Amino acid sequence: MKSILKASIVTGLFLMISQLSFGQCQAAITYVVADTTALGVIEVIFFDQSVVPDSFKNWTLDYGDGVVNSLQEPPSQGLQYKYDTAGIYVATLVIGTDSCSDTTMIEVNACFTPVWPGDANADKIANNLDILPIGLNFGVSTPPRVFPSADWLPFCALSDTGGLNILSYSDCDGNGIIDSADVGPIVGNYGLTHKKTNASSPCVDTAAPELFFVLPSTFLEAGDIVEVEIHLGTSANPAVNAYGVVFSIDYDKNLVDSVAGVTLDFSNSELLDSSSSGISISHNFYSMGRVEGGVTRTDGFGKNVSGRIGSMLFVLEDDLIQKTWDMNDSIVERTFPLSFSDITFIDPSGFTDTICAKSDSATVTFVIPGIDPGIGNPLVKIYPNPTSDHLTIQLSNESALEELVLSDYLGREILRVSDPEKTETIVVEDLQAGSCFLKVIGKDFEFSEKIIIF
Ligand SMILES: [Ca+2]
Ligand SMILES: [Ca+2]
Repeated sequence: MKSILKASIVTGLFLMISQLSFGQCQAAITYVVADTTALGVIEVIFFDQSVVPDSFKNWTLDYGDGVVNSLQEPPSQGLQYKYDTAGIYVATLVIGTDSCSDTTMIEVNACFTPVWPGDANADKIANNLDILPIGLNFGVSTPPRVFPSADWLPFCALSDTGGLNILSYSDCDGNGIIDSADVGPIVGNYGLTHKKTNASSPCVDTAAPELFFVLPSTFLEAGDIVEVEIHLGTSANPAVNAYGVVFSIDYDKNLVDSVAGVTLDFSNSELLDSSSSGISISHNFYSMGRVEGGVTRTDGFGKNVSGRIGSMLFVLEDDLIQKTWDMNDSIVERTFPLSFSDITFIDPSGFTDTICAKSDSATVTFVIPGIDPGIGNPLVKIYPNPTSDHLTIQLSNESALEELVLSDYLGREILRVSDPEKTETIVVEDLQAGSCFLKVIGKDFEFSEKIIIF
């Protein structure tokens, strides 16, 4: 039943509607290959699309392998058939009514291992691992699929007559060329069959190059916009002949702002050359406290790497203290742990290599608002928040404001005011709606506040 439901969706895409004059028959048929790889059978489901002026008298389908199925009328739920061997068959449909008859032929591409767009390594999951075969086969041509679709459904690849054709899987969008566009179906279908494994990848081979975090500081504060660099290799122990690396990072979601989320940014990656952009991917599973991603070269050449290959960008939560924490404390500290899991590191031949992954953590300080402003948090009022038109920043002690900087959640500066008045108003009505962050820099203090613009 599951197969038929999927098949119906596909058939809908290819349905052709014909205008026929009275008394004419038009035979038409489509098919899909069912996802029966695990069962080791090649099951094809045929759907009649014929148009007839009166009722069927005969409907005969020759499957092209010597077997013929004669029915009085087409089956409404599709006709399932199992081919004994993979191959390309020419099926023939003959229809007839009292007033007319017609014949049509269709090429049936029956294969064991259909392509699921976005699952470039054919493991039934679209995720970060799937950029690696695209990187390895980048720029290579492969026969385009009959139905170049990015829907999460099994499609038989033209060149696949039984064996695994890795090139057809890498051509996620089915247009016949393996390139950056094939990352799109991975992103679109990401995690549809995702299961959290949380398989940590401890460092078992201490001689292997390290994958590790570089934190901006071991002490962070609530509301901080944080960029944690992800490094591969060191000058003493570089990652030799590196081509692609994908991984997951597990984090404590309770300490991360849900609106800003978590993003892996691979721009200016040490794994890539400035002349070669490569391909990368990032997908956040906030509810599970997990972000998955990776980056790969696409030119066929490896690189010795010792430096930053990417960054993890997020904002530390700043308003959860009152939910569960001890209100008698004016300052609360929490440990923010980070760890890698599900790492795959490949060379230009696609062989996997060992990496020594290191966990890390920072201490995050939360200052309970309204109880003890502390040294770093003078009496600054910011209102109204949320706002749609303006924002007033009012300093009510003897200190002075030096600079106000408004940034988006990726830390990109939106607006800056130098030497503001003790009471300064910023016009925000032309800014994009959403959350952003106001950094207030004073003579002897500095802090950030989340601002919501609507
Ligand atoms: Ca996959
Ligand atoms: Ca393609």
